[in-house]
Amino acid sequence: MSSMPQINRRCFLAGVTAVSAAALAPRHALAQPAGPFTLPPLPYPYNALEPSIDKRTMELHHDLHHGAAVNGLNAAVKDYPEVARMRLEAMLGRLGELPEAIRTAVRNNAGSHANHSMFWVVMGKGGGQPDSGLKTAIDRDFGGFDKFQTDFNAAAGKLFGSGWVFVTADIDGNLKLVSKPNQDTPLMDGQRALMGIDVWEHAYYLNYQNRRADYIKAWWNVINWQKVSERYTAAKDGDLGI
Ligand code: MN3
Repeated sequence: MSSMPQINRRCFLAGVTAVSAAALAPRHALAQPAGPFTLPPLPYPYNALEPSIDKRTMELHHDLHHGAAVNGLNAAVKDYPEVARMRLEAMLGRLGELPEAIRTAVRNNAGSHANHSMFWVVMGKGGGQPDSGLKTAIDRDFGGFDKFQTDFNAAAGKLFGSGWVFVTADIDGNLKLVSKPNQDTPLMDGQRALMGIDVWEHAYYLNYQNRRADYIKAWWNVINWQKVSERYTAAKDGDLGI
């Protein structure tokens, strides 16, 4: 996406609500612009993650599941312009201040939109390795990469029902494992998700059926560490939106 629409939107917002637009204006491309919300295109072909994640699962997951969340979010905020104007991470971080009539719909749909937008970009072909800054943080906060993987896989394996397991990164660069049910997100706690895995059955059932552990194991093959490292830098700079 070109940066022009965002700049135009920012100028427009600045004219309407100078203070809040300035306070919430994204400084980084990873920040999420305010609504109306759109389904971000998958940053690679649907079959790019095969054999770890099959093409049909990606088509359904991105176009239908994530697409439905975007539509649901826009429908929920349609009659609430003050909410529709908020950036996604602000909306989720201030759920308790939103009108009660739309709070649950925003929680589920904005949460899903944020989680899936993150999910697509931390995956990709090629894998690679975390850069030295992120590698050092993983060693420090998890006791090494192997222990990190073991703990992450255990959390993702034992999450009951539907949900996500995230690695959060704070502004000091500290990493943590965080599990959330449904479409909840660390953004609701004012935290930032560096990376995370979707363990809803729709994320793996076509190919893996009930073998969630096999899906989790395969997922490590398609992590885009360059992108995760970029997100880590952004998190430390306070520039990571969703
Ligand atoms: Mn999903």
